[in-house]
Parts: sequence; structure tokens; C-alpha cells
Amino acid sequence: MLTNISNILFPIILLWINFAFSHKFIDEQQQHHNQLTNSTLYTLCRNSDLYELLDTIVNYEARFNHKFHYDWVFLNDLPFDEEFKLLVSNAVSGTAKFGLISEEMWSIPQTVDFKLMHENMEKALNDPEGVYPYADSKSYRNMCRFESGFFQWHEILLDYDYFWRVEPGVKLHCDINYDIFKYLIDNEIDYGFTISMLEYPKTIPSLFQSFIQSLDDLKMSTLLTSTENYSKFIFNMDNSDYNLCHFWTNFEIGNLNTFRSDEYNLIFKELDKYNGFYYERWGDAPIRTLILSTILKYPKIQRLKNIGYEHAQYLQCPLDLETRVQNRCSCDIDLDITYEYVSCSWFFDEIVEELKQQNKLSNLL
Ligand SMILES: Nc1nc2c(ncn2[C@@H]2O[C@H](COP(=O)(O)OP(=O)(O)O)[C@@H](O)[C@H]2O)c(=O)[nH]1
Ligand SMILES: *[C@@H]1O[C@H](CO)[C@@H](O)[C@H](O)[C@H]1NC(C)=O
Ligand SMILES: CC(=O)N[C@H]1CO[C@H](CO)[C@@H](O)[C@@H]1O
Ligand SMILES: [Mg+2]
Repeated sequence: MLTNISNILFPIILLWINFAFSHKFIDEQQQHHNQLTNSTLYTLCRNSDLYELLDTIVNYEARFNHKFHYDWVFLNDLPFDEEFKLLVSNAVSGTAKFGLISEEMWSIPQTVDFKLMHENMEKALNDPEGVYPYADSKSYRNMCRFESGFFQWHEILLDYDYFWRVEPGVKLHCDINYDIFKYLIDNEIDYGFTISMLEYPKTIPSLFQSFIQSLDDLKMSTLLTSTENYSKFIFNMDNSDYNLCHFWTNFEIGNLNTFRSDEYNLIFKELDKYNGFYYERWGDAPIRTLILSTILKYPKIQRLKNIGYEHAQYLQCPLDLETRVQNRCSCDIDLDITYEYVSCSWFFDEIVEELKQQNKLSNLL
């Protein structure tokens, strides 16, 4: 009799426990989900990037996303193949989304004179002083233009407020134990970077003049001499020229609405008219840096010093020992680029210190 009853009761109890706990589990998951910000990781890549990309995804998941399960958007100018989608979706703990880039966003504009473009590519290839990377690549040029002025309008990214750009092959060297998107929102940061450096001057001979002219044509020139914005980070007052500093955009985290703002897009569209992405080889990094440094007010741009990050050949490694212990960093501070000659990060810190003092002063007055 006793065995009979337990035979009936036991499965019922099991069922009940299962039900009660699954409920709790779902609740917790939902609660966790509700706390997520409206953000996504974002990677532009090709099918051929698959294995480098998987390494990077596994690393970003282990260092950050396994705790949060943020979505990850992958964009390509050609369709992703099925094996790519299967392996990538499986590696991402959030939802992986795959998008195609339209020809309108990824092609050489009609206004580009092909003969002139090819002549300039030839010149760059035959430069006796050496050839800069991607000197004759059209796809690289399309990529730089897309990342400068179109990615933020791609239909999949329109669904988000914040993005974190990741490239195949990059590596995080420290844990990020907190929700970095929430950190941006709570601190009203619109753009976060890690590494910054000097651009190859030969890729942008006419960029700065075009930028000045664009601001002038848009009646926005005051932005350049503003003492509230980050214009000092890019503008060399001594010779009234661009100092070549730029945020390295293979790591960037920021507010998509800034990139969708009127100010950003007016300036981008004006600059784009010069076709310097094609006649020269304007990178998305200097373009972004020029625009963001002039339209954003202190303290909306931040260098994220506590993030260990590497994109060959450069590394940012947190110098502070306690940070490296707490976040299980795997990088060597002797290889940190911050204070090297090619880096602009120490300079950025100086500018920020000035802006901070100035702000304190104006708050007192
Ligand atoms: N879909 C696609 N992605 C590209 C193409 N060229 C570059 N990318 C991506 O754009 C980013 C920058 O390219 P990368 O080769 O790393 O340039 P580098 O870091 O400046 O040397 C990476 O995420 C690449 O995967 C292309 O032709 N098609
Ligand atoms: C997320 O951001 C996008 C773009 O700003 C917006 O259209 C969308 O409604 C937001 N979604 C949520 C859930 O807030
Ligand atoms: C976007 C923004 O805040 N731009 C400011 C940059 O500085 C100028 C001059 O101080 C301001 O007028 C802009 O509003
Ligand atoms: Mg790269």
C-alpha cells in the first residue's frame, strides 16, 4: 500500500518541484533580460573571417557576454553562408543576427571619376617612400565609407541604441564583470575607445581641408575652436592643421543615436561629397574622430583605461596592478601602447584633464 502511494506521489512531487523551479528559473531569466540595455555587439566581416571571428567570439563571451547574453549583429556585403551562421550562432550566448548590406550603402558613388581614382591608386602603389596598407583596395574603401556613414542606418542596427564594434581576430585581455553598456548610459558617455594613434598622412592629404570647408559651408565652424568640445584632441593650433590623432575604431562602443544625429550626418554627407574615400584612402577612424571630437561635449568621450584590448599590432593593458588582478588580465604592461610615440591616448588624457579643470572653474563661477 505504502509503495503504491509513493509510486503515485513521487512523480507528482517531481512534477511539482519541476514546475515550481522552472517557474522561478524563467522569472530570473526574464528579470535578468529586462535589465539588459538596448544594445548589441556588432561585427562587419566576410565568410572567410570565420575562424578568426570564432576565436574572438569565444573570447568576448568568456570575458564579458556569458553574463549578459547581449545580441550580436553580423553584417556583410555578400550573403553569409549556412555553415558560418550555424557556427557563429552557436558561439554567441545572445541572439546572433545576420544582415546583408545593400549596394546603396556599399558601392563606389556615381560621382567618383574612376580614371582619377585609378591614377591615384597607381601613384600610391609606386610611392618611392613606401606604400600604405590597402593602397589599391576598392573593398577596403567601401568598408571605410560604410563604417563612417552608413552602418548606423542598417535596418538591423536601427533596432538598437548602443553598439560595441568587434573585429575578427581581436582579443580582450581582462574580464569585464559589469554591464559596460549600462556604464555608458549611467555616465552619459556617447563614445568609448581604448587605443588611439596617429594616421598615415598619405591616406588623407586633403581630409582636414575638406573638413574645415565642410564646417564652413554648414556654418558650423565655431565647433572647431570650441573650448567645450574635444577639438583640441585633433586640432593643432600652432599650424592650424590636423595632428593625425584618431580613435582606433576596431574597438569602439557608443551611442548609435549620436551617429544618427543631424550634426553627425550633415558633416558626414558634406565630407562624402569630396570622394576622398576613393581618390585618397580616408579611413573611418579619422572621419569619426574629426566629427565626434567636434560635436561631442566633455565628458561624452571616454578612454576606457581598464579594458585590456589587443588588435594586432597594438595592445592596451591596464597599468594598475589591482585592476589586472581583479579582472584576471593576461596582458603584459611592457607592451602597452598608451605612452608610445604613435599613441594619442596620453594626449587625450591631458586634454581631458584640462577640460575637467575648466569645467570645475566654470561651475564655480
Ligand atoms: N563584409 C566585408 N567586411 C570587410 C571587408 N573588408 C574589411 N571588412 C571588415 O572590416 C573590418 C576592418 O577590416 P580589416 O581588414 O580588419 O582592416 P584593418 O583593421 O584596418 O587592417 C573587419 O571587421 C573586417 O572583417 C569586405 O570587403 N567585406
Ligand atoms: C531600442 O532602440 C531603438 C533605436 O533607438 C528604438 O527604435 C527601439 O524602440 C528601442 N527598443 C527598446 C525596447 O527600447
Ligand atoms: C554638440 C555640441 O555640444 N556642440 C558644441 C560644441 O561647442 C560649441 C561652441 O562652444 C557649441 O556651440 C556646440 O553646441
Ligand atoms: Mg582589423
